[in-house]
Amino acid sequence: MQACLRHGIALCCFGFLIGLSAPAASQQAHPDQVEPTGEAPSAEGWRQQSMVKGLEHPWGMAFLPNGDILITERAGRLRLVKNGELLDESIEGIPDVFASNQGGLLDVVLHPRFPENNWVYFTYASGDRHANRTTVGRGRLDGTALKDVEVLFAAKPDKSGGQHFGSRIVWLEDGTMLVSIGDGGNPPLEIDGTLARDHGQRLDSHLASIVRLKDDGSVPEDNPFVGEEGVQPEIYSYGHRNIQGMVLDPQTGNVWANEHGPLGGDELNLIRAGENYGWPETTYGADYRTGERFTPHRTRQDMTPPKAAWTPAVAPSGLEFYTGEPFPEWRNNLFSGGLRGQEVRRIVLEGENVTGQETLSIGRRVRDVKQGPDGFLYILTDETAGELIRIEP
Ligand SMILES: [Ca+2]
Repeated sequence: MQACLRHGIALCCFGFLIGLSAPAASQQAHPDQVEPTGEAPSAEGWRQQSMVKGLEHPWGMAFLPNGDILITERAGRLRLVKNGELLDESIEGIPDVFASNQGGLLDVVLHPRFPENNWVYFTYASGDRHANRTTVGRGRLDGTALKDVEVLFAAKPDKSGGQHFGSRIVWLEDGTMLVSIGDGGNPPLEIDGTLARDHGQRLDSHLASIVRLKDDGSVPEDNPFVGEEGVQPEIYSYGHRNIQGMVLDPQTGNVWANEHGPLGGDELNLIRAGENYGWPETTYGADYRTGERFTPHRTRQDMTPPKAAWTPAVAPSGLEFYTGEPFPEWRNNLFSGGLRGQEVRRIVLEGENVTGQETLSIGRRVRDVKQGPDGFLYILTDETAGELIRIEP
């Protein structure tokens, strides 16, 4: 009030009006806003066992029906672990990849009917440093080669540099697949004169989204934005900065995804068709370069909030939903790898909410987490001499 008297009635009234005008509903915090968590207590009752050494920056893995394992290396090689031994020769037939920084050969998954058709799906960065994009391909596995290799999808528009390709593939129960696409890169990276990150709220761009495709790469007619003008019809959800882990809960059909925040503010999200997950209008993190917040909103009422936020960042990687026998107490929990955190985060769920977290400290950058056919958890370490490690009781 004293300030009002000093600055005169006009300014005071102005301030009064500002104070009274309620923020638009869309600008209010979401009622389900969570508080960020940092470190979590240690998980007990497990040990790590090295299974395969000599993998150069492995990124993704897929278990074949016979127990052999396909593992991608970011430089562009698809490796085969046969009867527990890593073969020297890599699988033939992978297209040329743009292997630079975060780009290269990324995820690998089998078609849900792999025993009938032998299709192996993979994601990679294609192009060069001036123009590149997240790409989905497939080929039929025949011995140690991929045959009938074809490109099914390439994210639009092209971007430059080697950041933020997203790139996990998840099959839904209806036989379609979700693929995560990153926002293209940190500021000052621009695409057509605007910051790449601003593609988070643009539906004419695949960047910063999850796309849903049929197994031949075509667009399912029941995708949420099909038929809308100026929209990429593959988009399933949007406002994602860079999803590096995504998994289906086979019991509920829920899809969970983790996401890199900018500086702090990594997220765990429950993915639903058509929803807007906020980036870059909402974030728990700060600008990667300046360390300052560039939006006042952690959440907004009109955007879907995360189920967990991690500050300091763990830099999440692969995500798995555990259903195995060896760890009965871990069943129906999520396991999220951490690059910066050098850990696997156990995430306890109750319904659609996170009710607890524990840390399996690995001491090395963790790139992927998968449950093997034997019910153990397997992880890949992101190193020049990376390893496949089994988590055992
Ligand atoms: Ca978000």
